[in-house]
Amino acid sequence: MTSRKGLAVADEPTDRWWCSAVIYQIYVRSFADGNGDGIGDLDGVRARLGYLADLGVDALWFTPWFPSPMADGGYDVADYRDVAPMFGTLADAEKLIDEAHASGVRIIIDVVPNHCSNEHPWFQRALAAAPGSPERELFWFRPGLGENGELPPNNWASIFGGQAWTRTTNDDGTPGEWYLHLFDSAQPDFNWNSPLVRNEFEDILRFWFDRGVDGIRIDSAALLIKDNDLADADLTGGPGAGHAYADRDGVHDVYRSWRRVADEYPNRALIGEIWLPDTERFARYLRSDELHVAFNFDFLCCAWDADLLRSVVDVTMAAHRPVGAPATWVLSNHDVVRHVTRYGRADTSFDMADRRIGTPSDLALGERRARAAAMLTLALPGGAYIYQGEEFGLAEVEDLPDDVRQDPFWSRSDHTEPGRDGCRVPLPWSGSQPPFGFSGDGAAAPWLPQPPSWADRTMRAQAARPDSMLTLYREALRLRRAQPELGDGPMSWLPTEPGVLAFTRGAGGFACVVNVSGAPTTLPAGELLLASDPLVDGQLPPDTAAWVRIF
Ligand code: TEU
Ligand code: CA
Repeated sequence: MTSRKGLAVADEPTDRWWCSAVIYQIYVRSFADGNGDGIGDLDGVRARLGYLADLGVDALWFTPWFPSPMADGGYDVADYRDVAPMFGTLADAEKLIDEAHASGVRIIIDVVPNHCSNEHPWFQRALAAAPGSPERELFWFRPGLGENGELPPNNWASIFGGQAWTRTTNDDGTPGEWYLHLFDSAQPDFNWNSPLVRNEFEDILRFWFDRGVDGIRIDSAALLIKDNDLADADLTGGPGAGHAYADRDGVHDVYRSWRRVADEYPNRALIGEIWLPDTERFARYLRSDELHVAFNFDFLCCAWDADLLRSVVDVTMAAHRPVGAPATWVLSNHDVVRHVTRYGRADTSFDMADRRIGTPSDLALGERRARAAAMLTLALPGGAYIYQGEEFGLAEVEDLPDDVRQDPFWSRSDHTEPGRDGCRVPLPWSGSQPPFGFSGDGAAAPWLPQPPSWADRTMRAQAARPDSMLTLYREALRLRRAQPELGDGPMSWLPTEPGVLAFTRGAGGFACVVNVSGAPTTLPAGELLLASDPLVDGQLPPDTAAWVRIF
């Protein structure tokens, strides 16, 4: 197996593949259905490994594939060492890992350390055990406040809405202690003060590294350590050293020990999901004895505005430089509004707290900007992420019927926040009507309905069109592998007209120009390698990007 740029991979100790990798995110449930039950699965992925290798990505990140009641799309894990029957078997996962490696593609899995499922055997045992028992010490059980314990132990709120505590019921039917859940009530938080919890997760990492997994995406990585006093939180304060549970200093010990586990194996990467406003504190997770990389959500949230984008790039590079970690660039994932929709709105930024589902969006404009943004993303220094379906130019599905919505954001907000289902609709592969090749003939309907308008968005339809989003991604990924300056390495800004981003890579032989202004702009002299839309009179039109080999 060889990686991009011909490095020998597998067990070569010096191959820091995560520094330049293009990582494709697979939301398993919605990628491809191999057995016709309307739910994506590992067989469906295995059947499309050829597509993914041809697309030109370096690694696949799988959202959680473990057994789960699916209260939060699998982020409620009942067994960290197996595969959900709806997705396949552990043997299927092992086959998939081997087959991907054989085609030169790495595998990243998603480990959820902050919480498990309420069906996890440890939580079931804790529920059955008495208050104060060692079983309950693995979680956060507390008596309630008020005369009869009828009030939650503190004022913490669930990130999905409502309170962060749920009251248990004793065997005799009387109300019992409360337990903490920063997300859904089906996701009890682990107590990371417990050495058993710490050992368990180190063992889970080894379990998957032993099976050849190349990287671990760490879910909600900044939330593990709680204020031991469980004092009321200042709900207006941001994350940081004094926050009740986000980004507390103690969390770094956990990742130092995870790094020691990863370093027992060659070429394994730890990837943090870390949403933090303070980039200096964010970079602490990337010190040389902690995580290798983390998602850059500032870039994802940034509006389509040249000055703001440039400032995010500068702040990102400045934050990563002192810790020697590579940056990453992300436009979409399974938690956010698809960026074609976002870029077509009047406000093109993304805010987790205000997703603005149903806001008017000019999708043609959004797609044009998404094309340019893809080229920007793939030209910046470091690694890049692609969320499944962005290479087809899919927009957010904003008109899902309410009765199919599954995201706990929807149920926990009293049906005021539609949630994240609209970016999780099963992919269209071929054909002119649902299920668009997501499942085979005679299959059950996809678990979320696909819009009939996706007929011209299928992989098959786009593969045949030179001007499609898929063709652009293929061409950009092919060029990224062929241009020696791309991936990790230096960049320098070029002087431009207002509203234009332009930078060179490496020693200056490669330039990326992104026109975010309303007027055409001139390209540097050289060979045009790729443009996200055609040039007009030799000029780069608005909302268009170009890659140029400079003479
Ligand atoms: O998302 C984490 C998440 O939602 C938080 O990072 C949150 O936005 C932030 O802490 C607010 O300050 C991950 C998964 O990506 C998501 O799909 C899961 O629902 C969630 O964790 C729970 O596991
Ligand atoms: Ca299936």
